[in-house]
Amino acid sequence: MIQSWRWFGPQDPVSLADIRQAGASGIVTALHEIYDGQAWPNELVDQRKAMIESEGFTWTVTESIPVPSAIKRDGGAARPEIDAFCSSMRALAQAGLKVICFNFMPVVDWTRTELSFVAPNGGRALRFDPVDFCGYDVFILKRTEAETDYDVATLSAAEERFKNWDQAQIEALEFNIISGLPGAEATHSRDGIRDLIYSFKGLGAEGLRRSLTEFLSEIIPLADELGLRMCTHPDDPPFSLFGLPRVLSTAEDYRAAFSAQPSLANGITFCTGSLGARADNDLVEMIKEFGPRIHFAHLRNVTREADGSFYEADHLDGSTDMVDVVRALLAEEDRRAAEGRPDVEIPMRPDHGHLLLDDILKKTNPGYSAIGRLKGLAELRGVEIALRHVGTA
Ligand code: DNO
Repeated sequence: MIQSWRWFGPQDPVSLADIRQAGASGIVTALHEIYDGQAWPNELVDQRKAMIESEGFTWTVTESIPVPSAIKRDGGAARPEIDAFCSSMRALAQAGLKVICFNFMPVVDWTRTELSFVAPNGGRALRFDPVDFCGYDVFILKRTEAETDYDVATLSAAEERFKNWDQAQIEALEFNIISGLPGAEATHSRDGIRDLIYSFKGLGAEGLRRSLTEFLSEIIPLADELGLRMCTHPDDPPFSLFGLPRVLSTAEDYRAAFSAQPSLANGITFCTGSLGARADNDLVEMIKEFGPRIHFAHLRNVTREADGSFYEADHLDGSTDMVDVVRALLAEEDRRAAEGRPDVEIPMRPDHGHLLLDDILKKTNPGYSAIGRLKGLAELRGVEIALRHVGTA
């Protein structure tokens, strides 16, 4: 695998020099400063690439080109937004980049309710608690008919919990949910997010799937023409939030997306942390089934809890057997090598990491501090090297 690292650009408190010490050779980044759906100009892409290469790295994956809400709502009718997305694809292709990640989650990208959960090792982890989320949606955001989207147990647990919450706790929860975690396209206000959610009213899973299919029918033929590999990121978490549909959460969802555009340019960002938050996703089976379409891997673990909560675990701990996952990915690489495919090595990155040691005192991007990811990458690298020694069969 190509050991890569997410870098948020020149503003990232973790510098390219730091990343070199972590031992990564690939950089995963985007023009994060242009997140509003405008086309990325060639010159800016070229400049960013030169900056990365001047430090001895390769820009392995673009994560992500943002997909504006209009495309998720209106599909092929969102003409200016699709044209801008296609222009950004062209800008990346002319610079020689090959792999582009994007997501199709309406309104919110990845979402957590807690950013400083004390993990068993004493480090700080990100966590999602459905009761907190429900409480925010029903009692703070006061989304119309929100209560109909939750089961009775979750709703009454939220009611009970929120009785004792003070203003500071509510503000912290709201900040975590709607301000946009690193890499998310938007920061919302309470009124702004409510209006945006309402703008999706009536779309439903079928409507969102139709939008995705129409969007894929625009970008996958173009990717084939430009020699690009597109890879949709799974929903994180892989279930509905705010009553909105999510259509890239399960193997069945991905089958539908792939059968709509069978070209291998229509691929997946295999995010073990997102997919692994659902017990019914069998990750190793998914790697076997979708292997040729895995253009990028996010390796991360979650511990699933009985009430539907999950927190981000150590990379080799948690509910997913990471050694089995890495073994399956290496087997896919062997299969590609035997087939003579040029893209044998799958770019991977240690996805997120705990906040550890003196990083706790620093200003960091939640999930993207240096030391936790350095540890994650070191552990994953160890697994890969060991498996290559003993064989992947
Ligand atoms: C979170 C990331 C996501 C991801 C996007 C892809 O840590 O995995 O922000 O980059 O969903 O478009």
